[in-house]
Parts: sequence; C-alpha cells; structure tokens
Amino acid sequence: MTQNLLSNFYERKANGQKSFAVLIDPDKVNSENFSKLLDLCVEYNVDYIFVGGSLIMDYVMAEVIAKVKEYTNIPVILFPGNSLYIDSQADAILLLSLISGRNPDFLIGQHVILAPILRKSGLEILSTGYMLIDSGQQTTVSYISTTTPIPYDKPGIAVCTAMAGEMLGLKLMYLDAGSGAINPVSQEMIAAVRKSVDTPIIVGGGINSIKKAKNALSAGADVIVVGNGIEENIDLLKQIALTVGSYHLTVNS
Ligand code: 1GP
Repeated sequence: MTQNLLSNFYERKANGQKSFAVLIDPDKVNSENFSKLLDLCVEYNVDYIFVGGSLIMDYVMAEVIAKVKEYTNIPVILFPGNSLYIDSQADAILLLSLISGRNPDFLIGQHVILAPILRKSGLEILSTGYMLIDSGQQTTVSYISTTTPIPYDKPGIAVCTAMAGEMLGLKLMYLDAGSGAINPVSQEMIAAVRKSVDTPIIVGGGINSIKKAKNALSAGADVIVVGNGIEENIDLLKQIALTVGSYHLTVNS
C-alpha cells in the first residue's frame, strides 16, 4: 500500500506550503455546475478533492468519483460520513477517529468492521484524529454520532485531545466546526493546537470568505477545506485558491 499522500501532507507542512481541499458532497452535486466546478479545480490547482457527506440520500458517490477522475488528476480523498462511504476509485481515505467524542463506535467500532474491506481496497489510509468543535448550533455529525463537540472557547481541550491523538499514532488532525458552521474554528484554538502537535492540521467548517480562509491559514492550518461556501457561490473557489497561493508566496518570500 502506498503512502504517497501522507508524505505529501508532511512535505508540504515542512515547506510551509498551505493546501486547499474542495469538499464535494455527492448528495449536493448539481450536474449543471459539476463540470464547471471540476474545471475550476483544475484551473486553480486545487490540491485535494475530498468526497463525503454526513448522510447518504442518493447513492451517487461512485459516479461522482468517476467523473472527478475523468476530469483531473487531483487526488481524491474520501471523507466518510459513515462506513458506507468506501469507494476504491478514490486515492485515499481519511480514516477518522472521532476523538472529540466518547462514542466507541466512532472511535474504533466502525473501523473494526471496515478493516478487512479497507485492507483490500487499495486505498491509502490516512489515520486522522477528527475533532468536532462547537459552532453554536448542533451539526449533523454531532447528532448522528451522539457526541458533544469541544466547546468553541476551550482551546485547552482541543490541545490535549490532539496531543493524545498524536501520541496514539494518528497522523493528521482535523478540526471541524461542521458543514455550514456560522462560526469557523477560532484562530486561538487553531494556533494552540498548532503549537502542541507536529501533525499536519486540517481545518474546515464555515470557511466561506477570503477573510475566514486567511484567519485559519495564518493561525496555523495546513489544509483548509471548503464545501458549503463553494456550493453557494462557485466563484469562491477561485478566490480561496488565490488566497492559499498568495499566502504561500508571502510566507516564503
Ligand atoms: C465539513 O469541514 C467540512 O465537515 C467543510 O465545511 O461545508 O462549511 O465548508 P463547509
């Protein structure tokens, strides 16, 4: 099994290079806009395409991934809402352990069931400490997983959680305020986690403007994930891509 993408995450972090992941929720793909979205991903050098959603209303994931693969070589990484989200056309999977919660099923249970399938799938496994951060309203993931998110204003809890996750061997940390969050993860929390672990940090949830993207990047996010904001305004893709690119030029000049 290859480890190319994980190395890529670590190399980019070591070089101070920020990355942009576009999240595609197969349930929300609109065929009219989809080709345009993929064209823009290619034109603006999006680094990763995450595919996933919290619910499966219509099982179109295989078609969606096939179309992404037809259009582009951008790595496709599964961001699974649940164990049905496995498709070996993708390059890798964020194997999420929901370490902000205390539901054994989302910490290890579903992983046990999936392990043989994942082993055979050929997908690169990206073991990820997944932390839900309270954004002021209940998210689908917190409802489905019956877990309580980390309070918005308690960076210390996020720090200790990330440290424990890293000590347990998780290779990436994902701070998520939830799709469409009104308040993205705070800069204070991102910066505190950044100081306490060496893993690349992925930040998502409610990043729907250049300012919010810059806030996350300057606080220490290595990868920002944007889904909802682009679904609502496809032009945001270009704006965020240029922001991520310019950020890289600024910090390295
Ligand atoms: C949600 O982090 C992702 O799990 C992305 O959130 O849809 O709000 O961009 P948005």
